[in-house]
Amino acid sequence: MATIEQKGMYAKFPRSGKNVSFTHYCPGCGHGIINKLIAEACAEMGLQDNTIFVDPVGCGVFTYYYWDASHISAAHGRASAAATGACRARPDAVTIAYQGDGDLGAIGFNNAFQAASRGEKFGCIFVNNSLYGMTGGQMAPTTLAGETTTTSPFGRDTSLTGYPLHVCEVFNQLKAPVYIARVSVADTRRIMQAKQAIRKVFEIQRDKKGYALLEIIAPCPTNFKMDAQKAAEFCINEIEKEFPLGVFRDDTTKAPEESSPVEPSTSPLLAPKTVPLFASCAELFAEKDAIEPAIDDNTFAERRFKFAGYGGQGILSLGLTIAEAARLEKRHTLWFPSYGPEQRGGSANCSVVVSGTPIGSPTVEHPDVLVCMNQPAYERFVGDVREGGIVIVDETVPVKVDPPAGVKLVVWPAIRMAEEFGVPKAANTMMLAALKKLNCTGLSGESLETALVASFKKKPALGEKNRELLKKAEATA
Ligand SMILES: Cc1ncc(C[n+]2csc(CCOP(=O)(O)OP(=O)(O)O)c2C)c(N)n1
Ligand code: SF4
Repeated sequence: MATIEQKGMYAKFPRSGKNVSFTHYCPGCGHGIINKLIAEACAEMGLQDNTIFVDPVGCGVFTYYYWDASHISAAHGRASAAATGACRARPDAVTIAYQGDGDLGAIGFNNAFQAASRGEKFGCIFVNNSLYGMTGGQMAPTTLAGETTTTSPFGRDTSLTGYPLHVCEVFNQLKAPVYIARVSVADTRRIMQAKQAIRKVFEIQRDKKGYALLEIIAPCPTNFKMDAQKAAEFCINEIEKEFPLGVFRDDTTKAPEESSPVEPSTSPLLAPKTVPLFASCAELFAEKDAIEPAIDDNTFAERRFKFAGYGGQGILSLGLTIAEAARLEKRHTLWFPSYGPEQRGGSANCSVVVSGTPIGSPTVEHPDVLVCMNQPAYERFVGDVREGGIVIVDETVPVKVDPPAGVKLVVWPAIRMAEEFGVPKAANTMMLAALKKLNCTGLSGESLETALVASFKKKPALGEKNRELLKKAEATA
């Protein structure tokens, strides 16, 4: 049998343990056509090795089995948020979010709209089939007035559920997007136009021009309860009447300042910024705090830390101190806090990553170093510590669970020492002493001390006091 060339797609799709060469889409489904157009555009433009697709939850969920490129699978409605992260972390790559009309128009509307408003540099391909396909054909924000769905069995009643949401028209109120268009895949001519528009979205991302939204009207024969031909006709005769096709905006030929018409202001609050409008995070922070960028150093192995205890025990500032010490040594570092709703006394933890090379994710699932100030924290995280890692636990914590094999356990009298030294609040500094003495941060003692003092920037006397306590704890324990 002759094989059909599948540009940009894997040759086989290993779904459900089977190695098949057909997709999971129903016959006549618009997603199938769109998936092929996207794969072709990506391959023809030579972008496969530099493209990050952000996949939705919806019928488009399995695109990671089909498109031969990098993928992030986002939670339902969060593809634009995940794409924001991807395009900021990898400004050199082409980022494309793929979303359905339930995904983008309902649960995910705000994060998609805000990403567009910020002019994030990704392309959003938005498949509008007028309902929730994957979950059985429920009403979506895009459902037509009078359209029958499983949750509008007598037709959408606009007096109860409002009117169809016009995503392109709403996004067209924003300043930042550079391209907004609506196409359809309901017949061959439309498919050819859709392909051109998809290429345009890729071009915009390749050339770093800004945010692009492409809505694609697509048939869902299964939930329209029609054959493929009738479903395509329904798109042309009904959906496109409500959602006219066309280019709403194309600022791609204009210079960036023309497409973002911000009038200069004399107000000090609105003083012209020296950073470009869409500067990367790193540039913005560097500008704000004059922070020197980290230096890449492949010889410094990444270390992942978790600090956990109750709110008020200084857990978050202990993590910040490590991150600050890393910054002083020009290491890449991320600090990621997590705490319960209580202001004080609830559980609190933070993750810190210190690395010689850029860090992909701030979350720490398997720490090399775990510091626990209470029993719940110990019991929750001890099993996650990586082999060869270390757990430092306050001596007040009953150690009822052993750490995993190959993990060193150090019981440290942080709370007792802080009390004995007359500064009970300094238990976190006592823990810093343990980290310093055990030499498990990969950072110099000098940086740790400087970072500790810096953490009391607003109360310099306390900074020096804590430096003294740090030294005393090292000498005592
Ligand atoms: C947080 C969350 N809420 C709800 C769901 C259930 N859910 C899965 S897909 C979906 C809607 C899919 O519709 P759409 O985004 O229009 O994509 P389609 O399947 O039509 O392509 C919903 C509500 C979920 N998976 N996660
Ligand atoms: S249910 Fe609809 S959207 Fe989902 S695969 Fe089938 S035809 Fe496509």
